[in-house]
Amino acid sequence: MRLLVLHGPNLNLLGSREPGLYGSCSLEQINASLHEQAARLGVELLSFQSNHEGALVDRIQAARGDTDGILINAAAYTHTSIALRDALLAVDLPFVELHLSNTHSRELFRHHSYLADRAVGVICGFGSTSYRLALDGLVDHLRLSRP
Ligand code: CA2
Repeated sequence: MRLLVLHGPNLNLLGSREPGLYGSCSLEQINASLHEQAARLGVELLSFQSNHEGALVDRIQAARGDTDGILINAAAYTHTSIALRDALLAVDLPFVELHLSNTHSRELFRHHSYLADRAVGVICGFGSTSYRLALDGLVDHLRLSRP
């Protein structure tokens, strides 16, 4: 099983600013721990971060055919991007939306997601643990849906 984790804009800054909101782990640490978890689960994991909407769309399109599912923290694009929604629907891959912070306890504009209604599930508010929960959830979902 091959999975892809996508990180949206500004998440490359994790660990360096706003630790009260987003935690003190860097993106490299989050990726490293996710890759260890993936190895324990016996799945292959690829990761990609971009600050650019089109680059994320390109990466989603490239996943078609060789990827079984996607974990996505689309960051601010969650709340703005019809293009990311369309790309995820076009490749027709199961995906889990996740966030470090609880977007529902923050500003109103963060309460809406262009992705959530088509996601297998949504996880938010657990800091870097959100990534771990999302990976467990997606792998379980895929194993149960394709025995
Ligand atoms: O809580 C999350 O994971 C978010 O996806 C983070 C986004 C925000 O726009 C979403 O509403 C919720 C913001 C990512 C910004 O990342 C930073 C990391 C370190 C320092 C500054 C920003």
